[in-house]
Amino acid sequence: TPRVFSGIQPSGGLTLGNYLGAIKRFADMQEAGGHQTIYCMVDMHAITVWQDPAALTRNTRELAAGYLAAGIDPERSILFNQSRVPEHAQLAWIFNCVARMGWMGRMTQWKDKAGKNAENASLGLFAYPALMAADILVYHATHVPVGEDQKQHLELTRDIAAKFNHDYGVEFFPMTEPVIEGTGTRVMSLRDGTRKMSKSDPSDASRINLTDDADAIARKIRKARTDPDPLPQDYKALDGRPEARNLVNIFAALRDISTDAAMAQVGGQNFGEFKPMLADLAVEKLAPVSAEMARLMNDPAEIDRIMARGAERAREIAAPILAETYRITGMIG
Ligand code: AQP
Repeated sequence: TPRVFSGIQPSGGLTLGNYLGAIKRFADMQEAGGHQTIYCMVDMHAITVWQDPAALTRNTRELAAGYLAAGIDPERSILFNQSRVPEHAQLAWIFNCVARMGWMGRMTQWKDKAGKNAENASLGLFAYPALMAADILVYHATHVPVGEDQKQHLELTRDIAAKFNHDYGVEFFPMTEPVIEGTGTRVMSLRDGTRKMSKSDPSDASRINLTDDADAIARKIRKARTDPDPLPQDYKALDGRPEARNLVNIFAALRDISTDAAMAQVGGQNFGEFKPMLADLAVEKLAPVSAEMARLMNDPAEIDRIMARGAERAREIAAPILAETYRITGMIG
């Protein structure tokens, strides 16, 4: 059966981008059925940049609560914390030896995050995509729902799988398909429509956090950067208006409708009408999720129990695939 895998870093609070581009779609894929769904808190990816230990623990539990609150069912899906399934790190080492320095150096996320100070970036940040390939391939996952920003890393995952298969003369690792569908896969900053909404953006006004209350959500949307023109009738006419297009995309993703259907509803409106309506919609959709997250966070022991059980189930799949990888590479004992 097709197998779906994806992960999110517990590197801060969840944003509307993570919700629309990832978690909500993960829950939709679970509901669609027809495949096994495996979702993960990728704490080993998070520590590629400094994480305060207490904050990492809290963020990991909060992310687990976010998954659960958005509808991930730990019985129907496997939900766990990456570091507790050591097969990820073990396979990542082999992939470190398959991937090439040049491939890694071309990754835009590496270039963005290491910036001009690459000498001082961690080795883990450079190797990040090899660990990501291991996360996916240690389950022989066939489909990976992600946001647009992860497309390049998914291509690298295929390159690593292909090179491993070629070097060892096997057809072992599958060619994974990225699933980048819908209007929520590229949620942009509320302050700058050309930058993605990110949990690590220094400006809190640039993003909606899943933990924001109704007032904060409404204020951020009201203050979101826009241009003076009303919304056009036609989605294509939003070309060159990144901020306006972003708000329309958010509207469509929250409503679960196409961008054309969204334009039929909001085309011609000015922002004085559109923004308060969008704010109400965002509050209506996010408030139940954040309330449920808060409720779950009252019982951290229960969250830990769910994660531990998920790790056990994940290992049942990962261990034999790692064992076969060791056999193929000639590692004995
Ligand atoms: N703005 C976004 N729009 C759509 N999807 C997004 N994702 C992240 N931001 C957006 C998707 O969320 C998943 C998990 O991302 P992540 O937290 O593991 O890493 P990230 O992409 O690096 O997220 P951030 O928020 O930008 O965190 P920092 O600032 O710590 O790097 C992925 O599927 C991603 O595509």
